[in-house]
Amino acid sequence: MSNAPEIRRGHDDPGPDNPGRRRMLMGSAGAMAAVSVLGFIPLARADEPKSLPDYAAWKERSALIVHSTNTMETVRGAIGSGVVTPSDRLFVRNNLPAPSDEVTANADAWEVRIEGVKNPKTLTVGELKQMGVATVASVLQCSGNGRAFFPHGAGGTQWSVGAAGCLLWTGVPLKDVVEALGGPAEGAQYITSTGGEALPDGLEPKTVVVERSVPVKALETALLAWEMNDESLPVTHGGPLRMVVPGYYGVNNVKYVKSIALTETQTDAKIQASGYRIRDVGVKGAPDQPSMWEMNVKSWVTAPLETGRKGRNMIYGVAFGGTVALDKVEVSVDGGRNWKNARFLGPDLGPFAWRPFVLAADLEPGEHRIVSRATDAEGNTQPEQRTDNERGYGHNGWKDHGVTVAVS
Ligand SMILES: Nc1nc2c(c(=O)[nH]1)N[C@H]1C(S)=C(S)[C@@H](COP(=O)(O)O)O[C@H]1N2
Ligand SMILES: [Mo]
Repeated sequence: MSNAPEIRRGHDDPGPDNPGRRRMLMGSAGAMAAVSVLGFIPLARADEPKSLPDYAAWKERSALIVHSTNTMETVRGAIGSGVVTPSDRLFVRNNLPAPSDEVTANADAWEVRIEGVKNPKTLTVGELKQMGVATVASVLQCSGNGRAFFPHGAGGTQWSVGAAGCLLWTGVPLKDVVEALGGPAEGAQYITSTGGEALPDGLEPKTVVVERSVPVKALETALLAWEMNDESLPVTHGGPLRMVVPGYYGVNNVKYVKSIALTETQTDAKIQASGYRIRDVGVKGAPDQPSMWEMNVKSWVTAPLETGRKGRNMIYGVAFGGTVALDKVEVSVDGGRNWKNARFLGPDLGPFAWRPFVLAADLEPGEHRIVSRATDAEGNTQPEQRTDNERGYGHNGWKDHGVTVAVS
């Protein structure tokens, strides 16, 4: 791999801050059967190509790196230069096994409980569809996208750049639902969403439930989505109903959402209280550390990745500003000594979307380190270096995200 400093091969991500034991509990039925029949845990060779798990079998295999049953990453070259990521190339990340796709067979019957409003109510997706509709383009990106570039060996899935995509989400604005139910209850500070997976037996529910709180200001943009890219939301990506918080890291976009509450405090679920918190290497997660909410400004090159040709080359990539619109993207073909402004490609789908970019560059024979650096409309620019942190979150340093291209 010439295009990255060093990509460590992935062990499965056992989830936020947790022991490997959960991995066994979550193991696929097949693996568990092998354990009981053979009496030992079969060890997969690290370089063995894994097939797509059943719930993601509809995906484009060649566009994905299968890290584990619960984690699949888009191949860098398959990210391309489109304004929207095709659904069959989008990364997948589950902390728990996904529900059966029976839940999407009768999607309109799915129920979501709304609390922390004047008139709490349980609503079906069918009812939500009568309450309002909007479409937003938003980047979905895992907090650990770029983790493979951290030299301290941050635990978790070794994502490079492909735990991200830009999608069209269609659903009802959460604000419309809250208003229809009389508005927020007094003192609401957070929106707390709970995922609808069955929880494994024998574990304290708070240690495993996917339940996330975001600041209540997200009510202005949050959507309860039943479609992605103009199709019914597949269970793989959270169907029948998903919380979409535009510009916020993936984990806040709770899949198969079964309850939403406007709350005075953040949930004490582990995934919120100590998981997804930024802290120094070696430090344990705690509620007073920054939570993975708004995404930072980021970009990366998607082509060329290994070889270029002598003379004119079109350099492509994608860039986004999280909750802030983009201002510009610069590209350097000499490792960051000289920069040129790239051109945005295609329509601007709004502040939460990514923007593909292109720069035409003439390359001489030899090795070229190609890097990109985005700046948002508030003047935030990608830093050169990553900020090391225990879990390898939020990496937007431009240096590590570059590619080395050989021209002959
Ligand atoms: N219910 C539920 N929602 C969830 C998760 C999960 O495991 N369960 N994983 C979160 C994380 S960490 C990420 S990065 C995104 C991944 O979304 P995707 O699988 O649609 O790509 O979903 C988030 N929402
Ligand atoms: Mo994530």
